[in-house]
Amino acid sequence: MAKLHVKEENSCGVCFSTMVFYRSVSLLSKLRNRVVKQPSLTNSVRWLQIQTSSDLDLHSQLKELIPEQQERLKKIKSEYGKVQLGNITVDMVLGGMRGMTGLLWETSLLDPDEGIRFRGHSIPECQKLLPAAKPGGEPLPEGLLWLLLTGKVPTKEQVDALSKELRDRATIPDYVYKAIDALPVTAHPMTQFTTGVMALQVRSEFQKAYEKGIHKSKYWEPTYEDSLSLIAQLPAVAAYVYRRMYKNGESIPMDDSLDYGANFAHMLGFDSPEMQELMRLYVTIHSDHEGGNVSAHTGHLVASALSDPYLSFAAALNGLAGPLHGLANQEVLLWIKSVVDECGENISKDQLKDYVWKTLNSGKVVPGFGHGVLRKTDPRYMCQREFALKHLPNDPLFQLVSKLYDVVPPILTELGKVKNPWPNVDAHSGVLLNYYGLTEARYYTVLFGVSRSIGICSQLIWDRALGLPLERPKSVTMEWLENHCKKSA
Ligand code: NMX
Ligand code: MLT
Repeated sequence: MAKLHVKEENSCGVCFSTMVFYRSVSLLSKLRNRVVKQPSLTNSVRWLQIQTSSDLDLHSQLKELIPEQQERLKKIKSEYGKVQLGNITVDMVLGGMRGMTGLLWETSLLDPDEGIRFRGHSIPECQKLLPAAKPGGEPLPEGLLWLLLTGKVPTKEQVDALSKELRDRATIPDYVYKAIDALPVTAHPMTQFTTGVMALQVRSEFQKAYEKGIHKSKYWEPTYEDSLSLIAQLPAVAAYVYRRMYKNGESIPMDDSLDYGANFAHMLGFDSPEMQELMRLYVTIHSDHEGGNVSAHTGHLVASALSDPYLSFAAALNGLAGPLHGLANQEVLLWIKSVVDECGENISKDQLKDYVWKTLNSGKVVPGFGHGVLRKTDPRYMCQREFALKHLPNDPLFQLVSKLYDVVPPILTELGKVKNPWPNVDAHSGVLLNYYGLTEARYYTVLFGVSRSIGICSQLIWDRALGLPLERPKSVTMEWLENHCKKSA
């Protein structure tokens, strides 16, 4: 089997302090070169150069931001620590903690009606504000990573610098591929992918730094190193799984000229400009969905034990692999294909209604519809619909998805118990990928997983920077609930 061509790191691993040292030396030498090449520069221009250079470095930006955010949190604790955020009811305890505010998550916030805002920006706003690969194009996911981490919209130069940093970090040790190869090729892609992430953990800088006794005020630095490396490495690991399963193991190396989304598409084997744009949009919109969703919450919980980003993210992926969460994108396309197999592509709305009822009557959910928080159509669905209307308006499966938009909500409303009958992100993603040739539905959750690393890892860096504590809510038994409720009646 052909392997990805990778640049191997020093076999004993590069320790965190050495990396920081090299980063500083390389930054200094870059600055020195620029100043030496232009000896006539005035002091103020030199200073401007120094500022510009650190402006392009995400790590330096964060270092500046962290102290002020630490102060902010301290103030909230001391001034508002005893303010109530609502009452916890028995329904909430028995109902999967729905509606219970219980987590701090800085990178994004979900409004039930408007949908997700990344650091205050809606998806349409991000599509306008974030740098794109071409004028008017879809946002570059690196730009979103910058926004989530700093709260600031990056310039194109900052995004380009981050693209390069991610490419430089995308080295995969050979044993990662060997760990994946130890699994049957028929193992679910999410199992293979998570195995790869666990193998990447061997080089965790956080784990090494902790073993050496790092001071807690510095935790965020090796967390940053691990998080950026993990985000950088995931597309290559994910693509390896795809090529292993579906393309006879013929892997495709990274292209140093491409951005994160385009490179991912390239390593999977798709080089059309439309697929590159789709991948940029896909990764951006799947990146983060506040903190309470299963994958984000799991990652945050596991990281609260000071498990490193690799361990925490692998745990998050295992939650994402469930059919009520990220696996729903696989389920949607398989379900749509079962509709076509049984009724053909030109199915009428009445036939479609019957098929939806048949699914519900057999005790299954209609995948891609409903949500734990959202109460309107997911804006992530809407922007994918807009992409389809622009690029593939006549695709029969897109037209079927559009018919489902008309048919399913009234049926789910008629059921009486479904709180949100509208489509979510997963109702649409599969038909777009399928149109461009990525037809293997079982693989789709891996794409979601790569994307979700951007949100989970960004928050994880802030978890460590803000010194958030071990997460440990109180649980009770049914007997405790009965006694408590009788006493308070
Ligand atoms: N089809 C059939 N029944 C549904 C659906 C649906 N699409 N959505 C909710 N219900 C049922 C739900 O199973 C529950 O039934 P019961 O009381 O018999 O257990 C009842 O309606 C009330 O559920 P809700 O309070 O509306 O939804 P909840 O917050 O519990 O669950 C989901 C949210 C997303 C798990 C649920 O809507 C669902 O199962 N949807 C289909 C799977 C899916 O698309 N998941 C992807 C979510 C997005 N993501 O990427 O993670
Ligand atoms: C997500 O993107 O995580 C899903 O929409 C699920 C959620 O937010 O609960």
